[in-house]
Amino acid sequence: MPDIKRRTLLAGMAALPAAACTELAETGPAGDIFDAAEGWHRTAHRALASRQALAREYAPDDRSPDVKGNGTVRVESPEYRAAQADGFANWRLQVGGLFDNPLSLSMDDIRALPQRTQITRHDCVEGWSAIAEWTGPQLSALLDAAQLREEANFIVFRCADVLYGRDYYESVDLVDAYHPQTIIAHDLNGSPLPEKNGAPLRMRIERQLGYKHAKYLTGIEAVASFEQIGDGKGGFWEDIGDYQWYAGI
Ligand SMILES: Nc1nc2c(c(=O)[nH]1)N[C@H]1C(S)=C(S)[C@@H](COP(=O)(O)O)O[C@H]1N2
Ligand SMILES: [Mo]
Repeated sequence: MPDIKRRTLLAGMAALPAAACTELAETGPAGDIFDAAEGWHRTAHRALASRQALAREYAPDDRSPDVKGNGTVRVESPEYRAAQADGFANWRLQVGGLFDNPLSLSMDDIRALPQRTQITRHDCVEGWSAIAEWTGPQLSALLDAAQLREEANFIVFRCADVLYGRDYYESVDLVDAYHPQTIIAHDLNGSPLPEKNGAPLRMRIERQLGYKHAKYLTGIEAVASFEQIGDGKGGFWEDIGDYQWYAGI
């Protein structure tokens, strides 16, 4: 994460900026306030550290026989059907919004980036789990290559499918966006993603529940706020009113 963004995040989480604390401590009998502010900073650091912790990774033998498809399992749009028939040779991932260097990436571009493979457990809010191996570039590599701007606070994931008449989409903050296990997966258990699991690209956001892991990914958009997107709650299920925006596990 860019240093300045990390500082902003910490300052936002703590009650008083560090400079203010120092000033108080120097100018009077403000020891108590200084101690309290120090405590705030420690709490903020601890909260951030726990969000940055890795999700458990498993051994190949722990993998489930299958990862069931949930939500959309077949994308009906003619554009998707044609792309699928074509082996996704012309699929593009648009990286736009608050970037200095917006990108449009082919599947080959995505496979040419440094790759991460991880065996993790998917937990769906509906009460089922599956352990599987996922491979793809870290989202952080794309955010750096596209030069995320300072004003960006959230990353929105755009998808090719329509569920209950609405475009599926999701969003995360920059802590999850830069998490080392947040990857744009193209392979599941060593083979290209099946359609039911989000072909050709789907997010893995390992510290959050299944509905945050956007499938059929067409775009990655950096925004300051998601108020103007969809119904403004940051995701498909959030807009419908079923689930919370933050689904940390
Ligand atoms: N585009 C899109 N992404 C989606 C969904 C969906 O319907 N459409 N369903 C979500 C839910 S609720 C879960 S549990 C997982 C399911 O992933 P899977 O189909 O690979 O099991 O994808 C999530 N991402
Ligand atoms: Mo889910």
